[in-house]
Amino acid sequence: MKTSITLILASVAAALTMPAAAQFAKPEDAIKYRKASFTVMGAHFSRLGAMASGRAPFDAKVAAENADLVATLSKLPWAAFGEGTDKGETRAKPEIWKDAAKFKEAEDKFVGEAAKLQAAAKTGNLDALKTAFAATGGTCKACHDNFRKD
Ligand code: ASC
Repeated sequence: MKTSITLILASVAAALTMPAAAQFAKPEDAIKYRKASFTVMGAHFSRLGAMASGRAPFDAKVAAENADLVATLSKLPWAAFGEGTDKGETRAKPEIWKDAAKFKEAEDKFVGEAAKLQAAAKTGNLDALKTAFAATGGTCKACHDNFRKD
C-alpha cells in the first residue's frame, strides 16, 4: 500500500512538471484521466465526509491521510480539459471552454479549499475538519452546478 501510494505520488509529481498538451496522446485519454482522478478524489473525499458527518468514527490519522490525498489529487484533473476534449464520453459542459476564466476561478477555489482541508485535518481537530470539509464540498458543488451536465 505504502509503495503504491509512493509510486502514484511519483508519477503525479512527474505529470505536474510536464506541459499539459504533452500529457495525452488522444482526447479520449485526457477524458479518461480526468474522470479517473475525480473518481479517486471522490473516494478519499467521501471518507472524510463520513467522519465529518459522524457516519464513521473520527480517526485523526486516517483523516490526515485522506486529506493529504485530496489536496494532491485536487491539482490533477485540470490539465486534462484541453482543446478537443469537449466531445466524447463526458459530462463536461461547453461553458468550460467558452468561459475558461470562470472555470479557472472555480478550479483555484477548489484547490485552495482542498489545501485548507489538508491543514485542518493535520490539526487533529474534528470541528476544524467539519468546517473545512463543508467549505471544500461547496466548491465541488459550485463547479458541478456550473460546468457538469446532470
Ligand atoms: C463528495 C463527492 C463530490 C462532492 C460533492 C459536493 O463526496 O464525491 O463530488 O462531495 O457532491 O457537493
